[in-house]
Amino acid sequence: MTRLLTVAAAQLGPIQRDHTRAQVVDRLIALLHAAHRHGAELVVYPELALTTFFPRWFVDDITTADHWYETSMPNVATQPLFDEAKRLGIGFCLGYALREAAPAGATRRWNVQTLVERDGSIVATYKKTHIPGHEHHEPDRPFQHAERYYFEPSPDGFGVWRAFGGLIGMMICNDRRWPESYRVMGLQGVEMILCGYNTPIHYVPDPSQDILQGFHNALVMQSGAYQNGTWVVGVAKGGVEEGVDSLGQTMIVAPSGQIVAQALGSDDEIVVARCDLDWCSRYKDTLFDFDRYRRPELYGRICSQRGVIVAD
Ligand code: CDV
Repeated sequence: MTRLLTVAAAQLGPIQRDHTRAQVVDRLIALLHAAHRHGAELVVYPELALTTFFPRWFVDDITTADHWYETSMPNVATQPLFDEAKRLGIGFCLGYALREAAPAGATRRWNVQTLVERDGSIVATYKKTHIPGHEHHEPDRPFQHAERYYFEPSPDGFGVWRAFGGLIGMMICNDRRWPESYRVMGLQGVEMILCGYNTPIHYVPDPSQDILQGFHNALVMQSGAYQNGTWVVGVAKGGVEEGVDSLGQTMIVAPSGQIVAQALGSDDEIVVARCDLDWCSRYKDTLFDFDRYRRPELYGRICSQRGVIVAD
């Protein structure tokens, strides 16, 4: 029997600084209803889907940014989304900032995605592994990308969970640019990877990349899908948010590497595809039969070495 999973990638347009959680959750629920009309069983929202992309501003006292983080999930603001999704029998994946109390009065801050099953149960919360940007204030930039100030990198790595009748993995934004992200999940048999993102079109360290943002976005997700025989659902928060234009181009990519559905604009929009999870085995059992063809005994550097070492 074929395992079909109808997925909606729920792209968001901008969330401005003064938009409330209640306003945003109303938008998430409107997208949920649109997805339901298309028969979706799983709705995937972007990275930091409850707030504006606040790492674009630096604050000297990080506790003054505490209001951007959730301290529990679900919570009062998001409970209506959880309730409505459960009522409709739809699961979802939601990106947000999480703040946790740690021993000795410490605080831990994470960029996360929570995956929720169709019955409302939480499958897992994934913490972002690759944290891009900078740790300190860089006043010469037109806008900050201080994710490395606001978030710790995950200590957990990439998991894969049995959910939605298949093997589901998660990654967040910058993770999608790294082949290791896909491969670690590929080695656990992943059949669908869910990835929210916020990608400013202007890349401050090298503006020559600006015009290539859409190309690079597709390039990494299409190659990651193909090389691991998995579906990839990439979901943007796009449009002009607090003056910063961000990439849309939400897409659903098949295990063949082909884009099967893509957003047309950069505002709130759903992109739906009926995904055959069994299609993955066409690639996993042939060209990318890892057990038969991989040479891990020759790949040691990937795990033992971080930066480049050039021979003398
Ligand atoms: N939110 C992100 O992780 N954004 C990065 C930008 C900074 C390059 C990305 O990889 O899209």
